[in-house]
Amino acid sequence: MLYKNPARSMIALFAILFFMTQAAQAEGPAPKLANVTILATGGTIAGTGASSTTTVGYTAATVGVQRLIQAVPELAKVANVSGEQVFQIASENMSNEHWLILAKRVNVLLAQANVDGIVITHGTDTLEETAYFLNLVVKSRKPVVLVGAMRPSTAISADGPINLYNAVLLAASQEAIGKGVLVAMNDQIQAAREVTKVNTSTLDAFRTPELGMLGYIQGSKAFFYRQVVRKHTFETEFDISKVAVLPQVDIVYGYANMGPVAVDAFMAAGAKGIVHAGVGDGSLAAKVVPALKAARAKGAVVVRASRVGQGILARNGEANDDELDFVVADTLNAQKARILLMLALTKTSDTKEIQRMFYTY
Ligand code: DAS
Repeated sequence: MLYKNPARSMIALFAILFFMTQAAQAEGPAPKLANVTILATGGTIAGTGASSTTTVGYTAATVGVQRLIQAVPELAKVANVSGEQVFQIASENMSNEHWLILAKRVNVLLAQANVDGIVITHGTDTLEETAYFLNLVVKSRKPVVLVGAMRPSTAISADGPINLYNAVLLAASQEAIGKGVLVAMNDQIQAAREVTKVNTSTLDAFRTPELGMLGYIQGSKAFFYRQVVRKHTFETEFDISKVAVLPQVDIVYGYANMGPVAVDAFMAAGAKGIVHAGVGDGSLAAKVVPALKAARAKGAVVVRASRVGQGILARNGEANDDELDFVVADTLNAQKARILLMLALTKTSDTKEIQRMFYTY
């Protein structure tokens, strides 16, 4: 037996250590983890409820970014994580000013060699809008991933921690590079351009109807099955680095019996663009057309969108866009058409150029 012969014991011990070292060297050094910065803006993911069963009627935007990170120690296994509290708001209060601050911070960070990806924690109410805005103004191929939660951090089976873990590993992944701004919710990877919130409260509220999500996050790995074909991020022509105020663009919602009041009110308030979220294929009620024509005559750009949510908004379909000199939203929903029109107006008021942009992004 080894213990009866100390010399042989030492030789055996050294042999074991030698082979363990060889094995470790054969595997090579542990892979370097990506550096991911988490920019926190508030929302339910940072929310707290009165009890563990409170899943509605809670307070959003109460938990700070460091506590969000501390609540998920597994983050350290997938990335080197740092955090910044950019805002602490419920996202129904997100504004153009917030977007400019956030986008400028994202571009400064992504220009740094020591930042490999960014995760933005955000309220779910306007998450799709912030995602699309960033999709049009981020000047980098590095991953930018937005994430929220449908249940507050204090709830039984809160979805925030796993959503945050998935978002960080996605932002740290090679697979996410060059894919545009992404949304990671409910184990799914969605594209900023098409994702939309379709349910007021369920965990699967974020969907990409008809065109479909990009992939899944499963077992701490990102799986992509398709990618977007429209331009985004590193291919964008929009530059907000010197933009202090975005042009005012408002949305008029279409419905039976609507009249011109909303259009007139927005124009009186100084709108530079009107998105008309019409019924069906963007149909214009006869009572509204004069107001839209007057808006155009005053220099406002009018975009025909639809309240429907899916499908192509056909140019010269339900209205003579050539004659009216209107733009059509293609497949963008009204809230995203507003964002693209705002950015388009920072570059031009030429409707042919703007229509090109709606067929490009
Ligand atoms: N009010 C919602 C928001 O901040 C809460 C949430 O769902 O995140 O968007």
